[in-house]
Amino acid sequence: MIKSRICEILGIRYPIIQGGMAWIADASLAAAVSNAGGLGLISSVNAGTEAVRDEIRKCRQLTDKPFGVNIMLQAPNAAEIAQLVIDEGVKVITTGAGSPAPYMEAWKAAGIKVIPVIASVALALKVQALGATALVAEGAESGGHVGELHTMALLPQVADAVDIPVIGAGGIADARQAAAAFILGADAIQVGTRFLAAEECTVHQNYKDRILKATDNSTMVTGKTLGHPVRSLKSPFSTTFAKMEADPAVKPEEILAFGTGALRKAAKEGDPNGSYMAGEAAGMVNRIEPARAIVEDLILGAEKILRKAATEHIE
Ligand code: TUI
Repeated sequence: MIKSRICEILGIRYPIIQGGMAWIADASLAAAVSNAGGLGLISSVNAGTEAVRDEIRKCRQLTDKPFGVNIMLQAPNAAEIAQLVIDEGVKVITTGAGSPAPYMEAWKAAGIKVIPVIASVALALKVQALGATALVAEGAESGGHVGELHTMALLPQVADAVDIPVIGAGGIADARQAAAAFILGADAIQVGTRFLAAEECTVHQNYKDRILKATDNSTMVTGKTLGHPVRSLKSPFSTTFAKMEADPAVKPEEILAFGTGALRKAAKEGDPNGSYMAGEAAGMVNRIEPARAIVEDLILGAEKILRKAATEHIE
């Protein structure tokens, strides 16, 4: 078994957490991942704060294992969600797309384990100083909001810089990439895109179909000019967005308005003009299967690879 302090800290069997995918990660997926021995996460980006409360309560019905909530810090209801997790007795949270500093004290006082998602060494050091339990170092291969550095360079630099456990993320969709993350210094992995193809993932079937059809160069990053780079599948939406960004006659407000609600449209309605956020490894996701099969393939597969590596590459 892969040894990891994260398993003891979080009370989970396997060192894998599920990405808190906005509009996608609900009680169904989170409970399935937790029941499989990983840490499932519910996204705070849903149809409002009360909908998130419902998902937390539903998840408790579906699993007796630990699960968490991902808080998207740039969302307009971030402060409400920050209080909701305290009120609902959530034990672990991950945060994304910003600094968790304003809420850290309250979460720590409530005994919540806080695991910020970061994309640079500077922010890793900052969240460690703020008292983070662990962190997710997310490389720019990942889907959705991305930083500058990619996993291969980010992960070892973050692992060297901090003492708290590091969860590697960005571009991990198979057992080889999982094994590589452990070699690069990760104590655990976070996986998003591959869980889009979980049977228990309730995202619209069109979204799943697009992931299954994706190839190596199916994703692109838009939003850099707006200071909010996002990786998604190439689509009429993302190419139009990129054209608007390149056109000096189009104002940033118009581009922002064009993007508003696009992820929800893709995830909930399968709208061809929606934003299909996905990581670079989408091209490796080729079948729908239970979350348990994904968890076991990644972790037990990584274990096999790590054992074999010691004999295969060295005479
Ligand atoms: O947050 C993510 N990925 C996301 S959030 C999201 S929701 C969305 N919806 C509609 C349009 C756009 C996005 C989809 N995907 N990943 C975690 C992550 N956080 N990656 C990078 C960061 C990050 C970046 C800057 C964390 C902190 C940070 O701090 C800047 C600061 O405030 O110092």
